[in-house]
Amino acid sequence: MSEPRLKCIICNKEYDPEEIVYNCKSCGGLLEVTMDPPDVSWDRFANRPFGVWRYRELIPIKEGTEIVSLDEGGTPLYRCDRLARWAGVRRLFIKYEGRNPTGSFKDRGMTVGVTKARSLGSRAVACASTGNTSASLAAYAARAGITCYVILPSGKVAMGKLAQALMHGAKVISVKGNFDQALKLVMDVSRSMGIYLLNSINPWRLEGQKTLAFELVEQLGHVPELVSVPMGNCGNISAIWKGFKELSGAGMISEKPRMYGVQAAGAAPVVEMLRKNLESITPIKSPETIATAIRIGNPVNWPKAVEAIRGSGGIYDSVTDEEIVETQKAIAYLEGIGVEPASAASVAGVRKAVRACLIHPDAEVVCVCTGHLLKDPEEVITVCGKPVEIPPDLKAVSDLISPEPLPQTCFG
Ligand code: AN7
Repeated sequence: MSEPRLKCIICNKEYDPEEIVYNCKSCGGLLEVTMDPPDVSWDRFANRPFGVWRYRELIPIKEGTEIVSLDEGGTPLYRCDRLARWAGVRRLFIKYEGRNPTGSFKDRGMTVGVTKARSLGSRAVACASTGNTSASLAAYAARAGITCYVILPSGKVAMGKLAQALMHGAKVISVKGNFDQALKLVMDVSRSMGIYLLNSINPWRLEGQKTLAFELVEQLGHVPELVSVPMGNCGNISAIWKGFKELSGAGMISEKPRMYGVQAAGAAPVVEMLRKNLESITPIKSPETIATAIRIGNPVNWPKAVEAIRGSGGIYDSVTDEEIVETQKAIAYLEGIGVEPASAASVAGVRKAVRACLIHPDAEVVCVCTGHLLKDPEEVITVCGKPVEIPPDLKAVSDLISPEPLPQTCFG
């Protein structure tokens, strides 16, 4: 493996990969990890377990480093024919990230991020989170034996995610503010107190998340035409696109997919920017959506996401809460796949884009469903209602099961 470098995406200034730095010190730009295209081919991976570390040569962590892992990645790619008909496309696949150790794609990033934290000698890690990042970081920090601090927007984190952060022993701090304010706080406090920051501004995390692209190519046997990804802080779409670019750079694929970035209508600064063809986002002060995971008004990784969308000849759109919930239900009852609301945005976006003639009905698309249904049980009760309650007698239950009396023959 060639020596990885940390490089500013704006002014190209380079930093030592062992330095703890999150933004370019000259221009403030985002950093990314780069290395020369490694000399590998797909056969090299063939006999290894399916998951993030299968692609060891493509992950810029020094050989010999002790890896912090919970067997992340290697998630199923489900072909969804009924959902494809519902959305109006020929072929639709769901890359089901809910099958990760803590139930979201964040684990792909945390295995690399926490491995890096430990190799740098960090004793404590921190993040701000809409929920999944904190759940994942708490678990990986526990696995590594490192102290974990998480700052959450009060009252806006789904119960399953909060439960995970608490049980894995993170110090959980709830701020009376939104995610963007929590992120600003954690960035300031990490700098001043020397705690290693593991939000997706940390480029090492994206090095784990990019493996989703590698898995997709192996699972499909080819490069998909379009990959639809929900966007919050915009790390994941950037990471997946980086994965495809690196495969292409290493000569391992001959074409790249179009990337489709989908935001929730009440939290769509990137989509607004692209619609107006502007050069930067206007942050949304009070973002609002039922998909609390992507309730983010000032996404730090927006320049990388814009590059993913523009650079891939991709598309972008926002979807309403109503569309998100309708789609979440469709995924659940047409395919048996349980996803949280933010995840459903990727599929909702595909249906909308087919109707708007932005995706051809003959296309083959992959939707990244980022988190598990059980992350947000309260949302489920809100949108599905509570179950009917009855006294414990046969008449009450049979009245509900069949409004007509059952014919005697049913019982022989
Ligand atoms: C299920 O946990 O930002 O665009 O703090 O949990 O990479 O931010 C979560 C984001 C999509 C958006 N789907 O990904 C956090 C957090 C789910 C998520 C996203 C998130 P990014």
